[in-house]
Amino acid sequence: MNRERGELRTVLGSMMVITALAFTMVAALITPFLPSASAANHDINASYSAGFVPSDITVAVGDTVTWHNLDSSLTHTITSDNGSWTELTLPGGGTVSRVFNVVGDYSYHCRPHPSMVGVVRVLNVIPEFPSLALVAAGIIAIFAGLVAVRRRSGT
Ligand SMILES: [Cu+2]
Repeated sequence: MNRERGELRTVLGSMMVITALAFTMVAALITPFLPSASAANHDINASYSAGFVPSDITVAVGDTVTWHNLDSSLTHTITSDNGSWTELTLPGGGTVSRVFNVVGDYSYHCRPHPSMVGVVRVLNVIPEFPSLALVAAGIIAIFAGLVAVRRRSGT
């Protein structure tokens, strides 16, 4: 009955589909480049001169932290400030690792060298969820746009 109105609706519907398509493609494209939900390793260098580097790191639950002793003849320790884990020994030139399975901030120090301090912040993140939700929202928007276009051609 109202041709102009119908055409406007088709144009708006098409724009909606194109916008949603672009949106969905971008979300789908960036998804593989976001941090993986699989466990990662994080390296920290330890030396008497520089301390723990980085001294403050944020990791995901289940990630492993590996300390590398840059001093060949000094033994360091990874000692929890509040005693919440068994002290790790970091032999001269060696490495030691710990998996962090519980959310929280883990402050630690080197027992023989109290100037060496650090913290591991463990977050419960599900990094893939937001982009998957964006893709889902995009697909829904595409269908909504297609329905709007189809309604017009059906009348
Ligand atoms: Cu030390």
